Amino acid sequence: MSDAPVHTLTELSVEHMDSPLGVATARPRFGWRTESAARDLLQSAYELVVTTGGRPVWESGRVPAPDGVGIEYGGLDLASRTRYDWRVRTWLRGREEPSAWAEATFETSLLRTADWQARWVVPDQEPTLHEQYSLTGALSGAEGPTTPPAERLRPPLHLRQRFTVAGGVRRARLYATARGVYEAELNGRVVGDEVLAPGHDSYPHRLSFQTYEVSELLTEGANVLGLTVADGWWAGRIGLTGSSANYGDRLGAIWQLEIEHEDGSVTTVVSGDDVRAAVGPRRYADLFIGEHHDATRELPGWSTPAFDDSGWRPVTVEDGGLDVLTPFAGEPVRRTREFRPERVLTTPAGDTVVDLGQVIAGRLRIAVSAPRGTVVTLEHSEVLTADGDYFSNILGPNKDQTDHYVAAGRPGEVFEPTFTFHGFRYVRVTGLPQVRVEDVTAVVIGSDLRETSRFATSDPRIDRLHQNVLWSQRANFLSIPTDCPQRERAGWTGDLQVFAPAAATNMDVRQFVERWLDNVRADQLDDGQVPIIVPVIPSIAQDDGAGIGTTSAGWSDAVVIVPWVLYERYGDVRPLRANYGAMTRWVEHQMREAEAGLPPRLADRELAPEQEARQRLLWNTGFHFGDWLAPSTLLESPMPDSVMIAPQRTGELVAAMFHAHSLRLVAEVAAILGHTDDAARYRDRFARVRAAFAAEYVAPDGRLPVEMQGLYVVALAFGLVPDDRRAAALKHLVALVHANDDHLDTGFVSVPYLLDVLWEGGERDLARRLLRQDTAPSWLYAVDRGATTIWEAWTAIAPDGTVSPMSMNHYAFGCVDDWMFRRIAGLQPVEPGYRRSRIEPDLDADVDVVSAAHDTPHGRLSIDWRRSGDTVSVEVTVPHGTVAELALGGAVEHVGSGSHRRTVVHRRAQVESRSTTV
Ligand code: RAM
Repeated sequence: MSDAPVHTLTELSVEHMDSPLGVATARPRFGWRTESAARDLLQSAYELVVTTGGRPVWESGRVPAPDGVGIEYGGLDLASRTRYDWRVRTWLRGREEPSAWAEATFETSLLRTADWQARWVVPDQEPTLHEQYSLTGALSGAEGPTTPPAERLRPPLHLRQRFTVAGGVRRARLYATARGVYEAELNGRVVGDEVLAPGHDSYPHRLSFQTYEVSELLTEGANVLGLTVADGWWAGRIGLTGSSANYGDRLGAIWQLEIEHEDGSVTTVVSGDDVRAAVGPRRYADLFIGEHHDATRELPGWSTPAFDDSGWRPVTVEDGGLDVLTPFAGEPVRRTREFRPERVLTTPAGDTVVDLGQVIAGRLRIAVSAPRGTVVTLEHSEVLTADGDYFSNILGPNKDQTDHYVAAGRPGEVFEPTFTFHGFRYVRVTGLPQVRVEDVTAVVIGSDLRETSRFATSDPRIDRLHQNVLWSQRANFLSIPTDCPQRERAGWTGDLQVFAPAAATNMDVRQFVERWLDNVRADQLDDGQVPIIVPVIPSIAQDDGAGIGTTSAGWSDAVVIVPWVLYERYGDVRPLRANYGAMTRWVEHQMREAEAGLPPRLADRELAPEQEARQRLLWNTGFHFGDWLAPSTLLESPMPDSVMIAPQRTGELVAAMFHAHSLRLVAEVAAILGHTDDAARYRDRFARVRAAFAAEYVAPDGRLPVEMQGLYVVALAFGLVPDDRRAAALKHLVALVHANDDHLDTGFVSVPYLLDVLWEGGERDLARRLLRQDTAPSWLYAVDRGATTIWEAWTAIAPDGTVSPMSMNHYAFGCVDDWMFRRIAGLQPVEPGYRRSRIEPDLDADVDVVSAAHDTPHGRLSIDWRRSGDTVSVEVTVPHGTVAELALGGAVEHVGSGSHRRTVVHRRAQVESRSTTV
């Protein structure tokens, strides 16, 4: 049979990137998608060839495989700094002819420590002042700096190295990193478009370096490489306490420039004792405090050969420090978008305030036309007071978020800070007689991830909610996944645990999250403990009496749940394999802790042996954040004391439940990876923990010992309520919601499951009503108050307009976005990576039009549905290589790839009470 190929291959990727430079592994994964005008196409096999310089290094032969997701390189380890070509073709089920070959390239970075000939250079410098504040002291305002930043902070440094290049450059790569954050220049031009390199890592264990293509920046003859290095995460003030010098107190840098000539010879320029250093125009630059840039002190041409550096100081060259160097994997932090502010306003207090109209992470670029020496000050915040005045919503030491610029008095002068960023919507500008909208650009920065979702409905408020989630993700996926982009910027493990499914819907987060998981493993303690913040912030990890431990249920469990989400959403087992050891060490730690102690309320009681045995299965001791920020607990006493009520009241149960959940997931992972003994052992342990939980915590009438919505939600979601008590437990949950006037009362760990638990329990109207509720606490409450991102707490702005000093940009509660995709639009993964999906839109939803899409690893899965009267027209697109169950109006049909249109007659179920707008 000879049938012409009907398909082509597109979107070829290596480690999820398009023709990447600086591939960070010797065993990369390949990917591709099938493109065709035909339908119902399923891949049956592929053949992949990798070559370098025309020589094959791996020929896979024809390999049966259902898709092109996470196809692992199978040859000998790849070499460093090498360009590879690769090609792939595939066969489809039921067809003889393969596709044409599709081709792409990639290049490896320096993969081995031995590749480094360079040495660390450390300029003469004042070490960063050690500022150490305790959590309690920082939060109560009792501790903090007493002098202005200019008196405490030291300046960033310019480093420069002169070198000579013979002609005929074929290609040149710069590998560079710093202790601090840096920007590289070659001959007066900035290298690349990354910002805040090298990014945040668990620096004691791994420090990323960047790979840059610099062929075009070199000239024949004299050249100069320059690096400006600032405190960054390394030495600057970070985290909740704003303590400094977390990883070190001296700036340093290392680089290796490899130049390959046309004749095949190689020149390598390495950082060494010929480097010179000087202070530049910045008096200081701190990620949290801000940047002070004095343009009158700029050194024009400092990174060009003509510049006279005779006054510059030598550097000290250090041995060692190479083993932590790790090629940066994934999408760098960039300026991802720019826009004009909405308006410039004068507040009642008379301040000039730029209003972006959108809360972002980033900074301002502003045209400064002012006489030399004029000091322009930019202060950043996320909200105004109820009266419309400037209000600094971020508490704690060193959270200034303030930039200063001293004008040089040049025409066309423009300021944008380089080594800082802020979380803000409003900027109070002082020092300029007037500020016009056209003088100002909002510069959004973040990890430059591909966005993979579209979600629009006939309800602008629901759409805004989705947009708010996206903006919170853009702001908090910045080098690492953070809780918020202003107060802490910390890799709180629980926040990502909660948000990961929504994150994976909205962006291709594979590289970004896998790199963070590399840090999680690096920071895991020998006894299996997984820290609550990764990368660990050493000044916060010290126990300072705040009563918070190293780990917490729901936070540390991220080591299990987050890789699981990656597997579920992208269908690649590698994150499971890479993290399996860490997962098992974590659950083993939980098991030891469970066996070691009893909760304080039982500690001095005489327990029956069976109860004692059950208790020793339950992980229910130690500190846990519990259902963090559950709204009713915040009303019981003033902040910040009230935040500790949820941990006290819910910590015990939340810990027991997350341990059970982690055991169940690890058992599943073990089975997928073929570790059958482990799978059986963890499955058995899960069954026993589940039984113990039921006996200890679930009363015969389905009640839990603590009557809070979130606890019922988690117990039901994790399958911990025995079948014969499920209906009763659900009833209690529903009663709690009704008793709360049909409002949620869920905190961090339960909110991801709330609507699903109600939905699956048959309480669909209640789930819909909670989503559409618009009095506090609810999602639309914030939308109605003009939120443009997701708030940290449901009532960060109270119904009476009082603005709390809280973060307006925490994505955790935005996890509902995933529910909206799965339930309103109805796009659900069934098999890992959406190889099989279910498309089941909620035709009873209180919207008439929904248009949603998600770019799965196989291609776009989409739905457009529109109601007119009782008729609903539906159009879906299913990516090639996948199948879908299309569930409409009670009927389920199986469809293959391609587009499908259906029309169903469906009278909308009566929604009992519609939300009311106040
Ligand atoms: C807050 C963080 C974060 C949360 C922890 C427990 O300070 O902002 O969101 O995970 O506390």
